[in-house]
Amino acid sequence: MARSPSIVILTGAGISAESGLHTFRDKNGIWNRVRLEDVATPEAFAAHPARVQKFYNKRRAMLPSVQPNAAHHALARLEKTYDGLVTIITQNVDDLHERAGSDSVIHMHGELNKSLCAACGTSIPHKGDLSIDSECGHCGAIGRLRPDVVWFGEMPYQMDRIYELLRDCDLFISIGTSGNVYPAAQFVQEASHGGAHTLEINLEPSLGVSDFAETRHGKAGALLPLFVDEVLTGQYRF
Ligand code: BV8
Repeated sequence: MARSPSIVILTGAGISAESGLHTFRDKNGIWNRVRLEDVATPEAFAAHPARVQKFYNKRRAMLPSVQPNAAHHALARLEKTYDGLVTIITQNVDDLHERAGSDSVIHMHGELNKSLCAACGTSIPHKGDLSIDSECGHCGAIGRLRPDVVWFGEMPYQMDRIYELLRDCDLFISIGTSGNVYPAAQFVQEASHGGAHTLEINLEPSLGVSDFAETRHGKAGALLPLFVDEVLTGQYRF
């Protein structure tokens, strides 16, 4: 029996926009208010740890007050109901995919709700603020904890598994990302080379729009529930 096509989905900040979390490069985006060089690089953390901790503490503190939106729920429904493999690779560091019920999620840029100890290398769940004198719950080191997020110039997580998924998938969908950040911006080409059909679902054309075989532009919260219905009823053909 022919297996159902496997689906790999890349998400970016745009999928969390309708939940009230800021994107990075839209008009009121995060990088329009703070320089990424000042808060999202290892050098920034080494030079100004308190400033970097404050930037992430503020974003972490917002998570309990926002909810997954219809786009997150649609992807969770797809994973639960579709009879083929569905894997989400997210650039986001929020927990909205998991709170919507998605299980197969790869956080290639890390997670706000985890801390990483520079002394023992352990990543452990962390709610609340991190400060320059936080203690590691694993090794007890003081002042060595950082947010477990991947900064510019650092290696994203699970890249080997990601490239394997991209090579083997039949359908690659990119949702809510501007295509500015690498290596995520090249995933569509990796998937295409592996023979996948590629679809961009985004508010507006991304920088990589010409790499996609199919595009649907509009709000993810409106487009995704309809798209998932098309897939689950067998209407969606590629
Ligand atoms: C790497 C975590 C090697 C932290 C982030 C010089 C030195 C070193 C590296 C580089 C260099 N020059 C270039 C690089 C590579 C660099 C890079 O890409 N820089 C950019 C600025 C050019 N990349 C790296 O350093 C990466 N590591 O290269 O290691 C390597 C190479 C290959 C293979 C292995 C290893 C590490 C990058 C990770 C950085 N960390 N996040 C944090 O969150 O604070 S990235 C940052 O941008 C964000 O976190 C976000 O995840 C990411 C991508 O942004 P988007 O998600 O796309 O968000 P954006 O606002 O841009 O776009 C939102 C989109 O949504 C828009 O298009 C909008 O229209 C749309 N939208 C809005 N509302 C909606 C919507 N769509 C649908 N519905 C809506 N309602």
